Amino acid sequence: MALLIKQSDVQSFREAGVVILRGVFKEWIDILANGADFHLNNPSERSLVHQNEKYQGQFLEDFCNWRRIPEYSDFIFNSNLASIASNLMESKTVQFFHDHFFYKEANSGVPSPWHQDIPYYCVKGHQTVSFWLPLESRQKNVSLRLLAGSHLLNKEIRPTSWSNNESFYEDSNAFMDMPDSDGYEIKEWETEPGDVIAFNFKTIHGANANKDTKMSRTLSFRLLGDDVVYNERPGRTSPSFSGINQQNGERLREDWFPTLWSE
Ligand SMILES: O=C(O)CCC(=O)C(=O)O
Repeated sequence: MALLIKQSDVQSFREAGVVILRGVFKEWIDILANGADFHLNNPSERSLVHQNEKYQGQFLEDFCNWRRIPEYSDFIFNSNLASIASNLMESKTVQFFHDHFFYKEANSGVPSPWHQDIPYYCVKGHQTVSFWLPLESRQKNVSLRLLAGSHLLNKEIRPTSWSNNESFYEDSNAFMDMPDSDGYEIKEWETEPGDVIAFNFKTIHGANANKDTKMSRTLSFRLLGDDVVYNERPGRTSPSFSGINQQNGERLREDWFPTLWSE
């Protein structure tokens, strides 16, 4: 299959668990921004608002809105998202998992602590990718930060609730503590609309609260490759997919998680 990105990008993604792709979704920004405008005025019942007394503004996050926001589904089905995901994950198939919206007013939010995404999800596997797509220019100090190579740890990191730092599930030996970030190279970039940071669900990452004087909107699109299967967790997941009715080891159901790419 033709590569839409450089071979060196695939190699960085494989080795570091993260790569920045400059300008690849430029022509989609106005479309996605229209969707985000609608979204902000019509958040779903899944949406969460975080408040921190240090920052005055509102920080809203929301999940799984692609079916009701046509601009998001247009992007998911008609952009190069799936073919780039197939390149990066080195996967013959690409299945859509979910979208995640982050809206931070100027001077708002809570810092997103260092974390891995996969332990919060009802899946396991290595061929995964999230596309973190900021809709406005982003300075480094309000951009995503990631620990290069952390996707190769052989145990998942204990997930915690961001509001009170308590363990998300009953504590178990299945998880390890967060390693010291000092042992890793930190990847972080200034970004322009159209740039995307692509990272493995296992790559440890975090972000500051929005200390900027401008609001920020980011969409993360999450995709699954060949080796990803359903994984029952010992409690609720985030996002939750209640009624999913699947067994451990099954590929995720097509009617909820459509296949976008198959070779
Ligand atoms: O942008 C943020 O504050 C956090 C993003 C994040 O954790 C993610 O997309 O997985």
